[in-house]
Amino acid sequence: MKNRFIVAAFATFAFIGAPSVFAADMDNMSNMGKSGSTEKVAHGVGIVKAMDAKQNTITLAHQPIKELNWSAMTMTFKVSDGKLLKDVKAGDQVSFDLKGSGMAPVVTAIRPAK
Ligand SMILES: [Cu+2]
Repeated sequence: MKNRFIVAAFATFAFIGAPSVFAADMDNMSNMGKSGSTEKVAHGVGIVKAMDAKQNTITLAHQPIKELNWSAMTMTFKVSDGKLLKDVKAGDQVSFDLKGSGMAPVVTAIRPAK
């Protein structure tokens, strides 16, 4: 059990150092603010469960996201821009980008998935 955790932690750490970090969206420069150099982008797919335009949140039943070592779950994310919520509705199958580290990354893009 302990070994599995160490392997998972190492895999996460290795990903943080991967070159894909540098592909982060340049149009989100204004949101960079206080974040450090560990910021990364992860990609997920899932189904829209709910949205809250006032809070700028979206609830997604997402499939496993290996970049974050997450298993499948339903969770609520902040979105970087309320406009992202206008093109989707509950029940839609979507793919999405997540930016940030830790347990509360922000959704920065949402696309319909086929
Ligand atoms: Cu999750």
